Amino acid sequence: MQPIAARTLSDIDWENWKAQDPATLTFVIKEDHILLIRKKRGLGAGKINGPGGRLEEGETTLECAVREVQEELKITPLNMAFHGECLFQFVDGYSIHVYAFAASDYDGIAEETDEAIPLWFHINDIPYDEMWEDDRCWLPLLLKKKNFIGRYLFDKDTMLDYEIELLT
Ligand code: 6U4
Repeated sequence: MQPIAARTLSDIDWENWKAQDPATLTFVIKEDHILLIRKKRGLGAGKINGPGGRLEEGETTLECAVREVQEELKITPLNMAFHGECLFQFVDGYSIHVYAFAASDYDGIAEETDEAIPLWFHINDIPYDEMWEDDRCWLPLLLKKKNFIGRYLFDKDTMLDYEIELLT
């Protein structure tokens, strides 16, 4: 992985950009509450986020999204809807392309696993201060059932630049 000299989004050739890893995030939103996790390991360990992770060989983004929620919280998300894409470039050279889903219901009882602690929040009380910096830019769009594509440049945990396009 080669560090890149970018300091703004315009320093990146987005036409030919391809992330190192495709990944997913899923937000179960039910009765004005959202199910988040305290992530115990992996990229963003310690932060609050939606459950999710990297695609495995041969699976679709939807299959990955469901599997990651099952693995991390021991529940199955239901009524999955795709809402958008987040293209993350880190200046250390790492890049990840995240497909974001919302689910309006789930089967089972969420429990703590090796990977995550389940946490429910009212949708008006989302703990953005404990989340990745970009989440406050696009999670409100997902909550409004909008579709979007966003590009983000990070130096470790610090967001250097971003832009979001709303899709119709
Ligand atoms: P391993 O350890 O490979 O099994 P895996 O669960 O596949 O881990 P993980 O969880 O380490 O992957 O990292 C990918 C997750 O991190 C994805 O769900 C997306 C999330 N993620 C990465 N950068 C993010 C960012 N800037 N904002 C955000 N989520 C981010 O909201």
